[in-house]
Amino acid sequence: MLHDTLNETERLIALEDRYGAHNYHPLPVVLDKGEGVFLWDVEGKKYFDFLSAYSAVNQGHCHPRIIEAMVQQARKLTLTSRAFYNSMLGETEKFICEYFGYDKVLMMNSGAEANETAIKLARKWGYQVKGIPAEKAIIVAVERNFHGRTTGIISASTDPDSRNNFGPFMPGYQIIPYDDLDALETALSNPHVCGFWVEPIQGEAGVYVPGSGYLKKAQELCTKYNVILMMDEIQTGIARTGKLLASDHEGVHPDLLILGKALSGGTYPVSAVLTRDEIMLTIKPGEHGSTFGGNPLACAVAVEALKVVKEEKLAENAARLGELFRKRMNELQAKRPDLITLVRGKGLLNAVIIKPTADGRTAWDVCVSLKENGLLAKPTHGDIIRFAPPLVITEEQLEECCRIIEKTLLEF
Ligand code: IF1
Repeated sequence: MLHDTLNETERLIALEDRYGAHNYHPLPVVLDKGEGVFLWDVEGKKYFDFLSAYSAVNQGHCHPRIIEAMVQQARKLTLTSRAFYNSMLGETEKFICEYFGYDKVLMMNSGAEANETAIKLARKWGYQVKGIPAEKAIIVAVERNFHGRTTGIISASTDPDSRNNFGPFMPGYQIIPYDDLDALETALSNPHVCGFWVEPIQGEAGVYVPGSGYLKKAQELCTKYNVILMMDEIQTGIARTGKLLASDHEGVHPDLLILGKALSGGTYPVSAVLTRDEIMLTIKPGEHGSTFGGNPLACAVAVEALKVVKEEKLAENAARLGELFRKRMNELQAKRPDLITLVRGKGLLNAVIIKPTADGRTAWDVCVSLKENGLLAKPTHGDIIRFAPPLVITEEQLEECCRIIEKTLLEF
């Protein structure tokens, strides 16, 4: 039988299927080029990116200033290891600490590594400063958390897909409901607790925004019980929710701040933990590190990526256009209550909850239709579509994207 010649999309998908791990189920599109809010696939078709690599590309794809900073540094010095000092790290650490208002920063690479670093800092502080008995430190985490994929992190997960058959798990966690201050106070009253580890908005869980005042009260309870508030802003930070940090909506300055993703504008893996001296200095030379952590190339992109956020007023843009987006989506929900349960989010981190249709079509099928109509988004947990464009999106581009989403859902 004559084999049809595969087009480029099919050919490249087949290669990933044959030679790559099957740890993802991507939408059937093969992307080749990105610029600002746009992506092009290998067939040359243009799309609006409404996922932003899970909020790693807040500054837009291939932002010229960040790419230029990367190229310049890449031609000069990329990596020395921390066995020696280098000309980029001190300046970058100062810049990042002053930018977010902390004494010190520890730079890592992936978000998971930053969260693992946060766990180690909280425990070390718990033993050496709070006086928790050896091996007894507890970190309180919340249901439906997502902090990464390492075994230390999934030991706190409540998601079967993240945990099944990856045990045995790391001890030392207590899981409580999210957005429940009574449960939190009860948990923190245990003198063995060293940290409360939480996302200000739960991204992966489906953009769960806690009740107003939750973060503020959580910080107060952590202070009352001498517990470190470990805020994971890897997805919600760097202007995504309409403020520099989601914590800023409640005027909360977390004891320990965890960043990643858009810290580099999506050009390079850069993550960081920021905290005060009393906590950071519990880790002594030789007790923690990473080959690539804080390398000169990471420093160059992180500084430029953060400058772009402020100079292009991305938080303000996210706040204003997020209001517009939710208004349009709520109007759409009113027209199609049979299909859309609700809309929720903050800034340009939003989610639409889709009801499966009578003939069994789901959020996945909506995303396939959106792709056909030129907009890329991805469902999570079956019925939730997260909408998170790069924060450089203009009002007219957002209006056009709302039209695409409305057309797709009204025809669905
Ligand atoms: C995947 C999810 C999002 C994160 C928060 C830490 C990390 C993440 C709040 C770890 C990473 C990514 C990971 C990626 C898909 C994406 C994701 F669906 F997995 F959960 F965004 F919601 N804290 N989230 O959101 O950072 O180690 O990945 O750099 O694993 O499929 P990382």
